[in-house]
Amino acid sequence: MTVAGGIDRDEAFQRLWADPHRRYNALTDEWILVSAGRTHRPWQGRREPSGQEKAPAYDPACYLCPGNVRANGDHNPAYDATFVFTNDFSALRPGTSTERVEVGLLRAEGEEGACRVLCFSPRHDQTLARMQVGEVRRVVDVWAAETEQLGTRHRWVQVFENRGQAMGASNPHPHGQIWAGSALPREAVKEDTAQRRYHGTTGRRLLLDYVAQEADGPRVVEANEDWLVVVPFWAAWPYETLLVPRRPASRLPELGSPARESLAEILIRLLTRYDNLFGLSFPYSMGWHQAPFQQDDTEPWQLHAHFLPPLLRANVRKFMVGYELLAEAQRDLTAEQAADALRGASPVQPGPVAGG
Ligand code: H2U
Ligand code: ZN
Repeated sequence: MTVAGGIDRDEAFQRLWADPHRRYNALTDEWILVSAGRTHRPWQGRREPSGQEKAPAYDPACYLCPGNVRANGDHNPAYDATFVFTNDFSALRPGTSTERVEVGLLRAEGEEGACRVLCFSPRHDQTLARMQVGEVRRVVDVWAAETEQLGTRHRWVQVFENRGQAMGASNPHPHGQIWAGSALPREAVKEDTAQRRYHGTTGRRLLLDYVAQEADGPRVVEANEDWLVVVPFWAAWPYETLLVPRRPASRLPELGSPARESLAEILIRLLTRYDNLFGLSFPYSMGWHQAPFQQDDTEPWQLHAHFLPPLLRANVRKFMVGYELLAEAQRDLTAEQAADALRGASPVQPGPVAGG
């Protein structure tokens, strides 16, 4: 295996970096195009709102705040930490038939599942980045508990958060979602295949080898004893990051108490760096990938989280459009440049918590 940082000192790779080149995503078996130096091209297109409007600690019109009425008429309890409920507009529902039909090239199957919404905090004006370690730790515990519970009945448990209007979040109240379903979705299939293939030939976990190769390298953004955050070598979104436990763990419920605590710490630091990068509440989609359930061999799988923020500059988002939709993903700054910028942004909140 290549030594840590090896590729970055390799002369052939250094020549590649300055010009358009493609990088291989070992986790999904896909290639992406890197065209460094295009970030300064003139932009007269859409500008994203800064998302800096100050929210109140409690919003009587919010369907996620404690005590308020939801769209289905239910009253939220007066919760004081986290709160989980079944999505009133669930995209997947328990008891759906999983029957398959196939006629010629046309194939379909029923998809059974469950969708939950998780409020991270009773405070309408909070974000994970601004919450206390103990509060985020409770979110981690809920992610793990929901995974465990939904995994008894569903094959794939997708924990995620859409943060900010730019990512389609319907409400600023800090919340995430959990969708669990009977099938392996597209991204899961790609990662399952790649990790199994790698484990089959090496006997090791792909992402643990990746962590060993990247630790101390130029793509590291954050690290502690249990976790590593890198802008992956193959990142597609401008400031995409990958968070991986440094020791074997296939799913969230396997994490012990110290790893959950240090996860809460590193999450806050990472998300704060994002906020401080452009001085705004950074929009993103994040989510966990963990070993599928109802399959015996979890050994090839290493738990990890993807952070996929859309912004390229403060008010300009990266559009994954023509070439990206029709050919392959393309990025305008190198993963190393993105990691450098994130390392340059403070991991500490600038001032007292708003409304606190
Ligand atoms: P997003 O902000 O990521 O869309 O998540 C909010 C979810 O909350 C969304 O999936 C659900 C929506 O269906 N929701 C309810 O379940 N009840 C409500 O009263 C409004 C929103
Ligand atoms: Zn609210």
